Amino acid sequence: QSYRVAILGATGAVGTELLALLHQRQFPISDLKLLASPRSAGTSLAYGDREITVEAVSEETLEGVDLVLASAGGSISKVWAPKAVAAGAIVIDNSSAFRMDPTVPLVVPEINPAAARQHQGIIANPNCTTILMGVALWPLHQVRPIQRVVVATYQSASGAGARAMAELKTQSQAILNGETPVPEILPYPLAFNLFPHNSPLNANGYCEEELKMVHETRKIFGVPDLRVTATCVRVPVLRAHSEAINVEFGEPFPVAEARELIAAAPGVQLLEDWSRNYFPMPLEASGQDDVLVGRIRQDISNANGLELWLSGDQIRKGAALNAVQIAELLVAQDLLGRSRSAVTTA
Ligand code: A2P
Ligand code: 11C
Repeated sequence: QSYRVAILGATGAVGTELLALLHQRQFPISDLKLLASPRSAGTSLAYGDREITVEAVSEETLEGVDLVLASAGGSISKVWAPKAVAAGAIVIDNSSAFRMDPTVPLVVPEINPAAARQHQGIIANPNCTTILMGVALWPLHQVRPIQRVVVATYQSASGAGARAMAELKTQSQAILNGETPVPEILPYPLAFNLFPHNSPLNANGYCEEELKMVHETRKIFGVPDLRVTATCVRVPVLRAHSEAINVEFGEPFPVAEARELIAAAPGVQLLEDWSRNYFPMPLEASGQDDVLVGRIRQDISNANGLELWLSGDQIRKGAALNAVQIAELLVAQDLLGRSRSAVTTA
């Protein structure tokens, strides 16, 4: 069986990766629509050997579509995801618009694949930093439940979209040429600089990105009172986020056992060469499916604590790959296609 698929936001950083992954992973597609804003209508993108024309999203473009992979931002998803569902599609939404809606499953296939069955048309793809942290911590949490997580992130320009990536490149070049360019996409200069994450601040002093790591991790892990605190920072890296994670358990967690668990877990790869001080880096994580984890060590301030470090491709596992894996999960369970309404009511 093959499916009629649409990518909403096909021209964006995540959208173009979705397109590449659907082709690479040979997702069973009978018809593929590439949807974006009217600005991109009429341009084309390659899908394997074929060139597909981008269309402006409209109700007509969603007719007969089985699966929409949405990555055009929260406000676009809020408008178009319900319309796509009404037209009979399942939407895997990469935005934050529906993630904390109790009727919407928030899925990382390595962690909570069964949740995907409970959808009512929309399945949410978690925030990128949350996915990367989740796949690294889940194998440890299975053995000794996590009590508390303290995380600091080092987030690349890609998390702010294709235009932010382009801005980092041109800004870097301009600064090397002795110019002082005015940032247009990100709020402050990112080249040769860094700044606390540029999402809206809440009254408690946390920005939304930090609160997403708290609330989404709780929902995905199924632990509503899990103690998580985060500091999110944008760094001048093109693609792939990194994270320094301090994790506390109810008892000591032997480092050797943690290494074995991470090395054996799906979606993560242990990368440590202590003799060379060689650990995960965003340049090496870029383009890779697995999240790279290393520098696992005993927290010297807490007998029950571990420190670890990771880098993961924000556009791949942090977004497009996770969404495609959710779609593959639906196909494997025969939950995609016109018969879906019969089998998915929660
Ligand atoms: P477009 O290229 O036509 O602006 P990124 O996250 O990399 O910035 O990408 C955002 C994606 O969302 C792009 O594909 C962009 O299309 C799409 N998009 C932005 N605004 C709209 C809109 N009003 N309707 C549909 N798609 C949109
Ligand atoms: C960033 N993680 O790096 C963000 C972007 O909730 O999906 C994606 C925000 C989200 O800026």
